[in-house]
This record gives sequence, C-alpha cells and structure tokens, in this order.
Amino acid sequence: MTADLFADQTPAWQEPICPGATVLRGLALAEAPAILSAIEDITRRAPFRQMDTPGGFRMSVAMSNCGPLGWVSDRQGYRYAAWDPATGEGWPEMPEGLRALARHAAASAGFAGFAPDACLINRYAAGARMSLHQDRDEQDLRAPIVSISLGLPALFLFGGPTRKDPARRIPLTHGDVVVWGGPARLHFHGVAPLKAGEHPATGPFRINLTLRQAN
Ligand code: MD3
Ligand code: FE
Repeated sequence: MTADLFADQTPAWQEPICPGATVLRGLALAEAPAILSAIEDITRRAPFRQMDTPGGFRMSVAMSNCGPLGWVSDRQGYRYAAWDPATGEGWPEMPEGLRALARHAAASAGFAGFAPDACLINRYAAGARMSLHQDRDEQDLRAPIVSISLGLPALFLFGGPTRKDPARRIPLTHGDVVVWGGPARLHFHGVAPLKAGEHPATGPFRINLTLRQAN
C-alpha cells in the first residue's frame, strides 16, 4: 500500500497562524511584476496620499485604491467610497489577475467564493507604521480579507479579539499572501515601523494590497 504521506498535511508554504488566518508564503511572487506595473498605472490616476484620521492625525502610510469601492479616511470618519475624494473620479479598475489571485488564495485557505469589490493599496516608506486596529468597515464580516505584501519586509503584529491581547510578530516578505477570515476576522493587527532599505522590485518602499468584500 502506498499511503499518501502528505494527504492530510498542509503544504509547507501554507502556514496556519490561528483558526481563520493562513500565510501563503510566496504565492504572489510570480505575479509581483505584473501587480507592480498595474499599481503604477493605478496610482498615476489615483495618486498615493496620506489620509487624515477622524482624530486629526495624518497617517504615515500613503494609500490609494482600485476596484468599485475604495477605503477612505478623513475628519468625517472611515468609509468605503466609489469616488476618489482627491480627484472626484471613480477608482481605477481592479486588475483581473489581482482579483483572480485573491480569489485563489482565499479558496486555498478555505474561503470559497471570495469576490472582492475593493482593493486598498498601502505604501510604507522608512518609519511608516500602522498602529493596532480592527478592520470593521465592511458589510459582511463573513468574507475574509486577502493581503499581498511586496517589496521591503515588515513585521506584522497580530493580536487577538481585544486590544490588550498580546500581539505575535510575523515577518512578511515580498510575495507573501495572507488570508484573514472566520474567527480571526476581527482580531487586532498592525505593522511595526518599516526599516529603511532598498528592494529590487519596489526601491525604498513596502507595498501592501488588501482585497476586501466591502459591500
Ligand atoms: C488581520 N494593512 O490596511 S495587511 C489595513 O500590511 C492593514 O498594510 C496591513 O491592516 C498592511 O487595514 C496589514 C494584513 C491584514 C489585513 C486585514 C486583517 C490582517 C488582518 C483583518 C483582520 C485580521
Ligand atoms: Fe487592517
């Protein structure tokens, strides 16, 4: 008998973090050049900008969006909007390859039928960070969020359901994809200040895309 030794194991490139959260190491590596060139087109039409928080702070991360909806923040609050407040135009289209990659990643992590309508594009320069927060601006919290990391490495901080839960530090590097859903969907998370560096694909930046089902 030749039992499949690996039949009920997760492949090595899939790292479960906790129920609902899985790192898919390097899943976006092959598509990274196409994604980065799409981001250049997108951000010519919807330029990276540092948004203001409702509390009056300017975010250190620069952001843009593609897809039918985009995440925006200003003194009025956080929300998804169909128009870029900086230009009054609709957000650029979500590239089909990006949508398909996110759908495939979600399915690999156990979330079939993922249909993102929003893609937030975060750009970190040296020192930029994201403090611990929850993502709760989306209508249906049963849908996961798929994140794609490109360029300089970062330490991702992954906490629990309350702000005081200890945060694990998870290194995310060029090409890593993470799927966050189910019981992990409302966990607190953030990104430690980016270390200065130079990456062949992105120069002095880290780029993170989060694909979401916002509506
Ligand atoms: C865990 N972005 O844009 S992506 C964000 O690297 C955000 O730019 C980070 O947090 C970044 O909101 C982290 C990973 C991520 C995204 C959503 C999550 C982790 C998550 C939702 C729930 C739990
Ligand atoms: Fe988040």
